[in-house]
Amino acid sequence: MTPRLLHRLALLLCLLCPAAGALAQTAVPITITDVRGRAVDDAVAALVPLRGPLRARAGASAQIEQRDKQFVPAVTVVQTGTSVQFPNRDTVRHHVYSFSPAKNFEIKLYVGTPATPVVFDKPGVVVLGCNIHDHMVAWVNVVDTPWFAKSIQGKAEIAGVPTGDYELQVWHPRAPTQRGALTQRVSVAPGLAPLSVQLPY
Ligand SMILES: [Cu+2]
Repeated sequence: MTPRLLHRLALLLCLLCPAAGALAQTAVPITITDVRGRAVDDAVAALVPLRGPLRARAGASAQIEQRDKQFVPAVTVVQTGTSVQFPNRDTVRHHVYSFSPAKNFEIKLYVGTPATPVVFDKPGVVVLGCNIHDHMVAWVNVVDTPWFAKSIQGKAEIAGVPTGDYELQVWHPRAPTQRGALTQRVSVAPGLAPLSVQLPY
């Protein structure tokens, strides 16, 4: 290999690996337990950048099914601006609604998938119900960030978080409003130690 070629190769590698500091991304593992120290499922952890809210890009979507007269999944986290479909996989009709301030809506008695998705355009916790089946309940946590995760057996890992300062919000449906979220300031950088959060309930 000629020196000239080596030089070109080195230049190309430099282009592929820009200044590590600015573009570094960190996986943030979080352990979430309840008041008794037990691992919890379905807690939502979100890192909201302190420099300002981030809306979802146009076209971001999610879905919450109705299956066996249940919402699946029961807990969903989406970035503000995400469109959510509510496909009804049952043969009975459902009537999905929410009275929550972050998204007040209803999809009247229907089967199949409604033509128009629901856009969750404000941050906050949205509680879903069905007008026909009182036991059906689900939660949508709408957050101003693309960096979030839901816990499984007390473990949530938020991947690909850029270096910077964030508010960590941890929420669980046992405290069903956004006010129930625990918050703390976190500076994310490579080498960040795993985080632990104990819910007060
Ligand atoms: Cu129903």
